[in-house]
Amino acid sequence: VDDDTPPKTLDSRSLESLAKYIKDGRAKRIVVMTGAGISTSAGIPDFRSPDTGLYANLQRLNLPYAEAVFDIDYFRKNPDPFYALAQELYPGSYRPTITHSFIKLLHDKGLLLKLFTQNIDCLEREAGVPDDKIIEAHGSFAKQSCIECKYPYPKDQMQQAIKDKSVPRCLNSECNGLVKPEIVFFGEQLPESFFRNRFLPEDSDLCIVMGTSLSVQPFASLPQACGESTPRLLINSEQVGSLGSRADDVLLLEDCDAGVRKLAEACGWLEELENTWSET
Ligand code: CNA
Repeated sequence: VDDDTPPKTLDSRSLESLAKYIKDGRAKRIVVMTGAGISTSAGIPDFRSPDTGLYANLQRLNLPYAEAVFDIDYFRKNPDPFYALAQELYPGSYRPTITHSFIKLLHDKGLLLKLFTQNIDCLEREAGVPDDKIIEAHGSFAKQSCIECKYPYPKDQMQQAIKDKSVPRCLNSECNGLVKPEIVFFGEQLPESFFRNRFLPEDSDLCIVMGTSLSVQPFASLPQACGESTPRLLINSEQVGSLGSRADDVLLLEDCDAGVRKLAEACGWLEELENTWSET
């Protein structure tokens, strides 16, 4: 649409109208979709930002192409680069951002239908969003298992392996397959919970997309599942996917933390948000 097409649901395509929609109690089933950009201010690099992203900084791992570090066929042949990187990405040393706390605040207010995240850093949980509200579409470091027979592997041994940058092997002695955290690699199936919930956005009355380039399918198609007249808000440094193509899309093309602060302020929630964050 061009910018003159009148919105169907909002008064106008602006943050103020969106905040009014929320304050009027019309957004009670909010679906949030996130990616690595909501964790960069916590100190975790994303994949695709030029200069600072992981893909721009992988020369030291001698990969044939950047994505190979998360490719299951490559991992089978050479798991070392992944284990070198896993040490940096492993949860435990990062604090959730105010953007994570904003999602927690939506939950506290009873407005969060579901959070779909591509992140594997577990910061949503650390911010206090309950497990049953989170779909970790690309898995997480929370569990680990053998890539061949799926035999589970103990967490403490995985932590040690990651610390030592050593590659753990299946504890089922007949197998001896490679073990990896249950994060979804290219070439692997997404968790069943993703497929079970992928049409949930149809039932939402507001969609908020933050910190993702929307370049990985099938996650990238989630915003399209929202109803045509459901407002969709994008908070991201750049325009992504089809966000902006519908009359009720609102774009905040800026830093996530700055964007959620503006939205919270427009809703009259800024102080509450800052308090929620400082308690994390
Ligand atoms: P991506 O492709 O790297 O895209 C990140 C997007 O966020 C880009 O559009 C950036 O412009 C934008 N961005 C970065 N920083 C900010 C910021 N501070 N404010 C606003 N926008 C910002 O990452 P995606 O998540 O889209 O790609 C999917 C991959 C990345 C998933 O499979 C993840 O598992 C994987 N990943 C996750 C993490 C993590 O868990 N924190 C880190 C790195 C990669």
